Amino acid sequence: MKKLITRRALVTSATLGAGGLLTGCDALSRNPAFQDVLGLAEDANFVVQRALGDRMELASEYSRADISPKFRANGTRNPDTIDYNASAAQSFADWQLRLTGLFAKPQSFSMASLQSMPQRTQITRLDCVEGWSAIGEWTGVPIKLLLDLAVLAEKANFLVFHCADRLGGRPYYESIDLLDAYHPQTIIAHRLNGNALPVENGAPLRLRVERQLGYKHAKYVREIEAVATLDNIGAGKGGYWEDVADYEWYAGI
Ligand SMILES: Nc1nc2c(c(=O)[nH]1)N[C@H]1C(S)=C(S)[C@@H](COP(=O)(O)O)O[C@H]1N2
Ligand SMILES: [Mo]
Repeated sequence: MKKLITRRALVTSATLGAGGLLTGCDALSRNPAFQDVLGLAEDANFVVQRALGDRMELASEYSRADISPKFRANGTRNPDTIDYNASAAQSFADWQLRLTGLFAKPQSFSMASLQSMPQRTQITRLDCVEGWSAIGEWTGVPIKLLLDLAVLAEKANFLVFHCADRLGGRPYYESIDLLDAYHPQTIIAHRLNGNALPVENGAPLRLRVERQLGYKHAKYVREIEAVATLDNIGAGKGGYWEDVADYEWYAGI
């Protein structure tokens, strides 16, 4: 978890994601009255930690009784490319999840290897900006395990999720910072409500990043790229909807 408290990671996430949070904290931590109150004259790091604390809180989890009878689909419902269809025809047995970019040991994971790793199951709600939500039970591998296996490099600040589908001619992609990457509920899911993920909900692998809105939950994930900056990905705003419609990069809920 050392990653979480590096200053660079905090600065990056605060600048890009949390709306100048760190700036606010720095100002506050230099305020003499505030220092007296907390008695931590020089420990600005503690203040930053407290302020970022709520980003590490867990999203609400629900009971089986709350599960939506039908989990609605949105955006791409089937990538429908030659490669995707060929893989779907064999129930995605040949699907590989590639970890690329800033890793000491970049590598690919087969579906079988992902399924043999420790899993997390969580019943959570997806909120779409279009004004609907749905509750489902997701099972998958915590992203943290994959980052540890591939040994995330010090220089990495973000993970980019590259998807198999295109919308309006552009590839769908999304990105998160390392706070969300290491969050215990951030998983690469392969099951929904106890069954293999349906095609319309992102088969065979989709991101669940529970503290954020629906469009961040990339479906049809085939590559996770670790990068220092998002500038050179897509149009540089960190995601498909961020690029085409100026959606917020940090879509916290
Ligand atoms: N690859 C990909 N991921 C995607 C989308 C998409 O079109 N393509 N749509 C997003 C949006 S806007 C939402 S609300 C959710 C919907 O997930 P669902 O189809 O499982 O309901 O997926 C998100 N992830
Ligand atoms: Mo959405």
